Amino acid sequence: MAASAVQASDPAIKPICAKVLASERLSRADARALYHTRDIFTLGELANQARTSRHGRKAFYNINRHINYTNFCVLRCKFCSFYRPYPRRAERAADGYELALDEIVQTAADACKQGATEVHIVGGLHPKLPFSYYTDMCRAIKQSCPKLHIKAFTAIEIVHFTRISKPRLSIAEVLLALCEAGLDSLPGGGAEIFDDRVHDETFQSKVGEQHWFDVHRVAHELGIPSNATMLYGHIETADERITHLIKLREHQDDSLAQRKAAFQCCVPLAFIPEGSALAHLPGPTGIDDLRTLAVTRLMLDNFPHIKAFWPMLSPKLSQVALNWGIDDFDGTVVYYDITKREGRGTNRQELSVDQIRNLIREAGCIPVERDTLYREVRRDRGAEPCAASPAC
Ligand code: V47
Repeated sequence: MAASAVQASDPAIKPICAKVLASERLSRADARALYHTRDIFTLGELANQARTSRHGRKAFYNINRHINYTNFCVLRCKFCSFYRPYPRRAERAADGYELALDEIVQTAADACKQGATEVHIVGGLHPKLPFSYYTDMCRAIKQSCPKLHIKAFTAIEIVHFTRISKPRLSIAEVLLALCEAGLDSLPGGGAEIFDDRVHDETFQSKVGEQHWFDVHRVAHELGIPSNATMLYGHIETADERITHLIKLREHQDDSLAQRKAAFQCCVPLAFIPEGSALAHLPGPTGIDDLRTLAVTRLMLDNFPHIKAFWPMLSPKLSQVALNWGIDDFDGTVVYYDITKREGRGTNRQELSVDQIRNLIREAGCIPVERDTLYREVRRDRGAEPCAASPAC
């Protein structure tokens, strides 16, 4: 779709409008100008043009189910309200939990029966569960629901598995073992902000950007698609966000040029302070959310999709964001434990397909059900995906 001229009122972003129109790559200085401009409508329109030139008015969603298998975690990330320390001997676990494998398989099977094409599985770094728990989990889900796509385990969990496997496995060996058991792709979590200062102040005990990129590099070499995230709105500066985006863009250039798979989407995650050690911070405002989503779309010119994760952004802002560079709404979700704002403190966070489609239509977009690999899923509404669909 042809882009049309945009009239900027801020002279600092006029040259950027011309670059976007000509599909030229934006620089760090351009990103700074976009981050600081007061002409937010022009920023939104530029991001909207970039999303429209790739996807027209289509907005993607999927029928999925998030499963968080444990909140026990050896890490103490300050932004996280999800983790619970593993109880010492004779201590009670309070509100810590770990799901048994048959509970997880049952949840996946229920999701499948209700039309889900994907399970998105992540959890804390559990100090006791063996590596076989994770391979058995994938194998049992695939056995019960062979067509369900398993998108599971952040790069941080993958590094944890290299350490708990006996004998110790490399990243490639862990990924191959998980794929052999049924893993299909990796989600983008755990990236946070690629910056040493932010790392040291907010998630020091977690492995840093080197490990995160190693996992995604190896995954892409092996042909495993993955996603990327950026957790924004806590202690990081605009410049640190821009550096994060540029690092993702460079990695994606390399993956597209020389690896078998690449990032499918970037998911900017809006920080939710409630219950975390950073609860005194306000979190991002609506304008900051929209600005960040728009800059993400404009800077990540080599990422096909930019996703609004509605449990963190809210369904309302995610809807508005469909005209600010976003083309993907994530999915029905159903249960989500890591943040609980939309569930008003509970993990029940669900949008029905009709709700998602209505939100998308009202934003002037065309709702398109996709599978995890962004292939369109065609089905008689309310029925199983049809045989013509690659998701079947
Ligand atoms: O890794 C933790 C972040 C991530 C908070 O790949 C928080 O399609 C906001 O990665 N406020 C998990 N964010 C979620 C995630 C994700 C979600 C949806 C889709 C995809 C995808 C990935 O959430 C964690 C961490 O970066 N997080 N605590 C918080 N208080």
